[in-house]
Amino acid sequence: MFDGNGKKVLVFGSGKSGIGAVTLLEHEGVETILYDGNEKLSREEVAGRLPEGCRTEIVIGAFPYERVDEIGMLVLSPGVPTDLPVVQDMEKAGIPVWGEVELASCFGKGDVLAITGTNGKTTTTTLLGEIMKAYKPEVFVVGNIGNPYTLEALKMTPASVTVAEISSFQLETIHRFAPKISAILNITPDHLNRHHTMENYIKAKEAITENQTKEEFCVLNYEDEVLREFGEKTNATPFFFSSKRELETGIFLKDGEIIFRNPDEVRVCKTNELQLLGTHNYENVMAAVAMAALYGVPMDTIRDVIRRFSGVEHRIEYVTEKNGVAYYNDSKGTNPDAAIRGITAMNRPTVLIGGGFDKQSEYDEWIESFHGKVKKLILIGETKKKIAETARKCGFTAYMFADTLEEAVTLASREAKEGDAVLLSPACASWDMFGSYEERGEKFKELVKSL
Ligand code: UMA
Repeated sequence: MFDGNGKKVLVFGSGKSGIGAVTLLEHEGVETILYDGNEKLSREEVAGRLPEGCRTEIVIGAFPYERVDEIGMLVLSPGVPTDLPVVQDMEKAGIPVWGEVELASCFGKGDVLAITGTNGKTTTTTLLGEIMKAYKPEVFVVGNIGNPYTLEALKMTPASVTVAEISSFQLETIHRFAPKISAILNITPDHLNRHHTMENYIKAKEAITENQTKEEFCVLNYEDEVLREFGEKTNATPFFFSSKRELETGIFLKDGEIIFRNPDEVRVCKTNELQLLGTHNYENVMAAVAMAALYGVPMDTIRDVIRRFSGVEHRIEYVTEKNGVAYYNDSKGTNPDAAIRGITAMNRPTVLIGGGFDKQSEYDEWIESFHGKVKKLILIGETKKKIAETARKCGFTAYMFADTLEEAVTLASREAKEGDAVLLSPACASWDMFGSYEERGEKFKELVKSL
């Protein structure tokens, strides 16, 4: 349980997570120090993020080592590395180090369904949140998704269900956090600058089941070798999903249909009934369906929601159909890898809009993934010439340039014929023309709707 030893809690980091932690602790009458190492921040700026009347003491710049005696606990924001010398010094001084998830789950009530993995977390969390909302009146969707767990914890009751997206950073600072059902979607190299080795990164992800028991489930990807092996080791009961093979017990894709088998077989739906596209998305759907079904949600309720679910904004998001042409917004496709998923997900001849801010990426693999599916590439932004050069090198010459996104959308609507798709999936960041990928995606949708 939470025990500040009657001392102050130092909340490390004044971003979303830190503000959430201070808000929760203040509400519980705990004295806090809100610390941020970024010297460029001003107190006023940080104070402006806090709720009115908040009494926390704001410290910016050098860590207040001289006040260690006053500190009973450290609450780390996810972006603060646990191997930072000052964090290690605090640990050596016997001060417990918690993170957002540990703190929030200590005050929160009800059941927790938690999702981690390298890719697909946000989609799966959002979808599971929608399914649970169709089943239960009190559902909270929290965590890495951008809604700090700490800000919702005090609203929870024993009847609540919390669907939490949990990052590897957040899992490094859990101690007793115990979801009723967990899921690890996949593990591929990511955040190695923070975790240093793949082994550490895997260990962080696998910690999601650390406090689970055999009566509880962990949903795992059978096609991920690390996770298949982890099924043998986890404290929880593994429940696998597979996009490639039939499983004796589990959820899997067979002849374009999702089948849940535990041990009775239930036909969930055909993939062509879903608005989400692509094998990676079918995997996300299977994980969410498995978690919901294991929790006890009736399959009819689940089926209803997954058929209606059109995905997360800006990720292969279906916009509309105009003159028989389907428009998709994948503005979140901000690197070639992510954009390859966008193309792979298309099941029609596609006019693709790409290009943007130059992050010094290589575009060969992206162009090679066109595989005859992309009939025209319309290039915008800083990278347009570089991409055109790569395209020529790869033998793809069906490209054209546009100066603005508006011009690109107009050109795309002319190039696309009935039965085609138009996809904005730039493979580049947006910062040369827009403030964020969200802004670029919003603009695209607005332009498409006004065609
Ligand atoms: N800071 C320090 N010292 C450090 C590092 C950071 O003082 O050594 C301070 C910074 O100056 C800054 C603050 O900490 O003021 C930022 O904290 P943060 O990076 O933890 O960011 P938050 O705004 O608190 O958001 C965090 C998550 N961010 C990260 O994990 C990097 C958000 O995930 C999450 O939505 C939010 O808490 C609520 O839970 C974002 C993310 O990028 C979306 N996640 C990564 C991912 O998805 O790949 C893991």
